Amino acid sequence: MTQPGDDFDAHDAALTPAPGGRVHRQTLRIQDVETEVAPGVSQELWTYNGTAPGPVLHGRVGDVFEITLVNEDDMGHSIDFHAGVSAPAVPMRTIAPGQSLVYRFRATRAGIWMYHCSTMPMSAHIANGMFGAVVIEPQGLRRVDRSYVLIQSELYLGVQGATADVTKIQAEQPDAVVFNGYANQYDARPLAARVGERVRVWVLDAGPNRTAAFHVVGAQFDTVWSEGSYRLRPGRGSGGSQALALAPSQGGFVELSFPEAGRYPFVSHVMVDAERGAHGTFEVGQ
Ligand SMILES: [Cu+2]
Repeated sequence: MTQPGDDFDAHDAALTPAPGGRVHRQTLRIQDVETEVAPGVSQELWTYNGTAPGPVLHGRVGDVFEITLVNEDDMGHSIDFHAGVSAPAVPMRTIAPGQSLVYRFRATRAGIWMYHCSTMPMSAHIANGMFGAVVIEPQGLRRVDRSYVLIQSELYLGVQGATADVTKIQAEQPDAVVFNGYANQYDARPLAARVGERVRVWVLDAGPNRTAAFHVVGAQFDTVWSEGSYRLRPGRGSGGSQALALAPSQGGFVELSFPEAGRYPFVSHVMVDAERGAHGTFEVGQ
């Protein structure tokens, strides 16, 4: 709950544009990395490419993803992409230290899809950092001024510098609930926006166990897209939305514009979670 130091770099929440081309080739290296997850708190995370969440993969409906998974850790791991469909036994198999596999899927449906390690116990592998998102844009998605990605997850702290505490995971007692892997990081390094801009926020609940209720204090959503379809769009009635509710592994996006300059907190409106790290700020300028 303390402030990070001046040298703290927040996890970049901006969604970078989808790369050109319809085939996306990427190597994901499973690496064991000691990582600060809150000011002064370090954990030995299991990661895809060194960070938790792992890299955001971004494409369009119909794109092919060819992922090379390399296990550089000293125990077995795997990957499960919700963005594709296939019999899981082969592509999602656990690979031993030093091994690799190629996992190819075509993203035929839009969404912000979770990926995660599916090696047992999955709760521990996800809680210890092995998750990320694949953003597949719906066709006709309109241009916005800014796009952010926030992935909510839980931390069940082991002792300093060690892996997650499995007893806490099984008891469903997280020490922190966080956006993009670090408690309250966007209070220390707010996300930028300007008055009147259209801002899209993609949200994924990586869990492993808790639901999310994404809310922006002082603002309303005029667009909500969740789990495959629009729930709300401007100009179709006078409805508005106050929170995007997501069960573990579900995702969607909201759009909003800020009415005046100021600081607008964003939270999971599961209040105990907002109070243990699922909290950030939009800094809105003129
Ligand atoms: Cu794993």
